[in-house]
Amino acid sequence: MIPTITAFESSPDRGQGLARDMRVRWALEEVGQPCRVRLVSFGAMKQPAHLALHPFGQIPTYEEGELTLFESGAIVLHLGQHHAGLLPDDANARARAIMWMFAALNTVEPPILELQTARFLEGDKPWAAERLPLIRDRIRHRLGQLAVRLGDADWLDGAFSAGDLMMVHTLLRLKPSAMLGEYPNLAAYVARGEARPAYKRAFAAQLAVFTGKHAAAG
Ligand SMILES: N[C@@H](CCC(=O)N[C@@H](CS)C(=O)NCC(=O)O)C(=O)O
Repeated sequence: MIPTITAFESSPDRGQGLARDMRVRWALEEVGQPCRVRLVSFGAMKQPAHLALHPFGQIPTYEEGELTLFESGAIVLHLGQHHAGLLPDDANARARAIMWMFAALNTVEPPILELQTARFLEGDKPWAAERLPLIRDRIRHRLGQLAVRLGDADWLDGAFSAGDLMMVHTLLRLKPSAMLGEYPNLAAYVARGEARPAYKRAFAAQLAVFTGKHAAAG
């Protein structure tokens, strides 16, 4: 059964790979599973039809037969559990890969999101200039810790896994800032993720939405 995912009809980054459907697209490409993509507008995301799929009115969602999922982490985990290529077979290695997925979403992503909120939604507040350096310090703290753990390894725990997929995509949001460059091994790690053929195919598919080459969901 070919699953259907949802993605932005019009994304703030114009298809530069930052919207979270990219994680799902990338995971699907890694496991060689085709999908249909239904594009939704910001307005439609808040309407009952989409809210029935996603209670928070966001993308991505994932529909496969009777199953509907939201939350990019849950969707990637589901794909990893049902297809080879994203989670190791060894039980302990699999548990650690899932741990890194949570670390990406729960420990590394929050301060990065805080920075975006502070810059784009609160940038005009009188306290914004004082707050930004505090958030940047929190991000640097996490990046420093992650850089130490990664060391000169290619991936976080042996072979590439869903843990790396989530971590690379989380770090990608820092690419426009100079911060990632302060940690050369993390910058190289992100570049390794972007160099994967599956990532490139997913990126091209997301970008195609903005170049008019997207094939509509059937
Ligand atoms: N924790 C959720 C976050 C989903 C999320 O924030 N989606 C964004 C796009 S990347 C969205 O739909 N934003 C529009 C909105 O919140 O109105 C996940 O990982 O799937």
